[in-house]
Amino acid sequence: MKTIFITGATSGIGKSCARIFAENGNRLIITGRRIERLKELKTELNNKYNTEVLVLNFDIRNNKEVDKAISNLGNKWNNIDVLINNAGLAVGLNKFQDGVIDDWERMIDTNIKGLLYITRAISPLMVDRKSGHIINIGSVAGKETYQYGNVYCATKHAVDSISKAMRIDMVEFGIKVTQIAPGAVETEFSNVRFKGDDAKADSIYNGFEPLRPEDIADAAFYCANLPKHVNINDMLIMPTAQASAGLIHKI
Ligand code: NDP
Ligand code: 8X3
Repeated sequence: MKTIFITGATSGIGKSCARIFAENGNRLIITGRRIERLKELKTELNNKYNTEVLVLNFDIRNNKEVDKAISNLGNKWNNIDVLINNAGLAVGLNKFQDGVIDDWERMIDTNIKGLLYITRAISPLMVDRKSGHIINIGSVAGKETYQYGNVYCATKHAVDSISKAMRIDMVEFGIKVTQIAPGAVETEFSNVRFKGDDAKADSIYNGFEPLRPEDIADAAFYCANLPKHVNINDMLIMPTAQASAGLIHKI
């Protein structure tokens, strides 16, 4: 049984990761801002799989909250085997010159700084034990830059680079670092990007079959369960209908 720490488990990819790791006998630390959703997920996983679940409710952008949550884990929970850095978001889809500074700051603070805060707090625990696996959810937006994606793409390029840096700096301690970079996955991602304009969000996924959050969770589960000497560095996963960041074949 492993201890899996998942950021952003209230929705989408993070929630699906929680389900597949629970179904397969692991114990979970699930985090996010929407506490009611975390409690509901804990109850679901307790009832279905008898999973031991610790709920941590904090905003990943607040380093003090992150540090407090992780330093209070205690011996029962601080042997984290797998950290899934999943929490993240896109806000807005504008030409660069029309960009909204507050949107930019939310993306940078969450996707880059939040991921750094969490990993800075957890990685020393892994290094001490000379064991651990960090799985960063990047994006095709971290491999290519698409029209109007500007700052979101920049944050995911940062995740791409930070993943490499983590791997280099922790290789001597046997820490695995994997980036999973998905194309379009139907989650609440576009509802957040379009600030609650659900019709616009739904239209993104019309006319083709997008990835499901379960597809990405399956990949994370696969990566986390390979033999000790095998690591997947990087995995770019696309819907079959999506050839590149900007090209989706719609019918
Ligand atoms: P969702 O919007 O469904 O889920 C995002 C999760 O991130 C939620 O659980 C949310 O929790 C959490 N989160 C966001 N901001 C914060 C914060 N400040 N503090 C703590 N948690 C936060 O989207 P996805 O599941 O699609 O997104 C998950 C990851 O996958 C993101 O990093 C995204 O960039 C990436 N991704 C998504 C793709 C897609 O097409 N959907 C494709 C490629 C990558 P809460 O709001 O409760 O805090
Ligand atoms: C989310 C996928 O293509 O909207 O990272 O950037 S995309």
